Amino acid sequence: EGPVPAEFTPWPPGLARAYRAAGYWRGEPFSAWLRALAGQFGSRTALVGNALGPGGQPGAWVTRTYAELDAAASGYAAALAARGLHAGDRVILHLPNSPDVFEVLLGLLRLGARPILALAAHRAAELTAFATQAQVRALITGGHPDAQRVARAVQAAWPDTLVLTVGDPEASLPLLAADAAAWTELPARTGVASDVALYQLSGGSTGTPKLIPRTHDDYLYSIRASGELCGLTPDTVFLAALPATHNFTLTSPGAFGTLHAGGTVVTAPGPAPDVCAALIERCGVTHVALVPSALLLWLRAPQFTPARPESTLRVVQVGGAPLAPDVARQVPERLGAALQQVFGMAEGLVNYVRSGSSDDVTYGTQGRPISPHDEILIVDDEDRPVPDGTPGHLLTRGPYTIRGYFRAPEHNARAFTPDGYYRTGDIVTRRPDGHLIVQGRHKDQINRGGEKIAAEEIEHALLGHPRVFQAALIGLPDPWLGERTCAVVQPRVDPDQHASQPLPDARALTLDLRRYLLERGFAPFKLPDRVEVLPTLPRTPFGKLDKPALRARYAPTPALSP
Ligand code: J2J
Repeated sequence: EGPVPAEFTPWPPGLARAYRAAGYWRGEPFSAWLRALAGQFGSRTALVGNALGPGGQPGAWVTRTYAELDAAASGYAAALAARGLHAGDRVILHLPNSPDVFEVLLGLLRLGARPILALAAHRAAELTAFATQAQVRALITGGHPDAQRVARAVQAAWPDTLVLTVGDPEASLPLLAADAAAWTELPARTGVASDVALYQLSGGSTGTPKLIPRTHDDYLYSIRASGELCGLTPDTVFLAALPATHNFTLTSPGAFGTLHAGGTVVTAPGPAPDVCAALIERCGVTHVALVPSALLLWLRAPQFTPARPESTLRVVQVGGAPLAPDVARQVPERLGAALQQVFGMAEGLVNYVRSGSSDDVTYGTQGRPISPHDEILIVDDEDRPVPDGTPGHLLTRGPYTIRGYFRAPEHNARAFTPDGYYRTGDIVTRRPDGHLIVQGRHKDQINRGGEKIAAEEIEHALLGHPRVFQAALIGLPDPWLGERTCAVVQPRVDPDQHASQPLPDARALTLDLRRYLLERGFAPFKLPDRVEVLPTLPRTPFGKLDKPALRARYAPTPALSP
């Protein structure tokens, strides 16, 4: 066994100095940030929504001031310390949208423990991969029976996992915020700003999901700068409708950007238009972040269309997946709010269309980077820069883009250039004014309504099924989701019989494979929407699966539109 691979790849010292000198990195950890916000906005409302209740059901409707949020974070830090957790411990956070998510997250950050920000949709397969890879000390989850089952499965695979349950005093190990006075903050207990604060999750393209180490310094810079360029103020009321800990919802500028401005974060259980319309009216929501597939539902919902002149909604941010310009243009009239396109990634780089941009920029581009220090390269297959307007691979580095994934040296060698640029896997063009337009994708990933699926992860899992000899997961165009998944399977032939054996029925195999993946503990959004069977899968001259040929074979023609 060699040395343990690096948990975190630092920026080169010269650049780190430059980022500090420019005021991007301030040496302030999240705990101090929250304390300062409580000092500045103490009695204003920070959080509103249904708390997490017993059994994982929605609990009481709660309102938390900044002072109360600060106290809750201390109370959770004390409770976590009392359970034996320390600064530096890695902990999976697996909670449905609720004010509790932010209280517990800020409690973990106050303790200096390092949360892994799982999605509520994740199941045992994903959480077990995080737990073993990161050797976690604990998993924080809700009381829903499914979540509890998932937690037991993670614990069985990684016995060091302490399962702590939020919102359910009857759980075997409930996590209840202690009295804030039980917490005494010492720098040694909360960590240093240049250290890792938390782990975001990569959309990924490989068999095992990758963890993204974000430091206090770099993450807080992206949050502050996002909030400022989006013009958030204490009057901002942000609706967290997408998964609360996703990088977009949390930081672009999202819930944390709203807190930084002294605004109010309202939590919704999900982006369903009826529930969100009621919350917008009840709480005076001004901003919301949506993926294009959710936007399509909003644009057709009777609750929103025609737009009500008295609505408080002012800005609808859309990102996470390609947005068609003709859909984009419908936002102002149908929703009575401005559209802001956001093109970001959990690894770092975030692009925004600035307010007041021309119509062709607003509806036809995905914006430009946050920072003057974001470096953008658009290159051909040999890493040579291409001219503006020519599609190429997007590479980037800067003050909040990671230099390496957690303990993944081989993958890092491919995912980053020797100069430290992150290979985003996106194909973009750049306009002479610097705005980027996403043209496509080079990575072997499927973007199913903003939810990212690494093809290899599912292909590997399918190989374990007795009827599967080879499998290819491809994305096919879908009018609502953008893409849906199709698993093309070369069946295993029983060696005792001859090749004339009939191919299995694709419809029966669909149910079978979906059930198989569900039992193996994969998030439901990763189950193939469709299964096709071929006697042999097409290969390129190099022997790689020929996915373009498979997509051409199964893609519907002509393209449908919703
Ligand atoms: C096309 N593709 C997009 C867009 C992301 C803000 C917003 C989104 C994310 C996110 C995020 C896109 N048009 N507007 O973290 O802070 C695709 C690209 C990109 C990948 C990143 C944020 N916006 N994408 O979606 O880590 O392929 O982050 O590389 O989940 O989503 O996915 P993720």
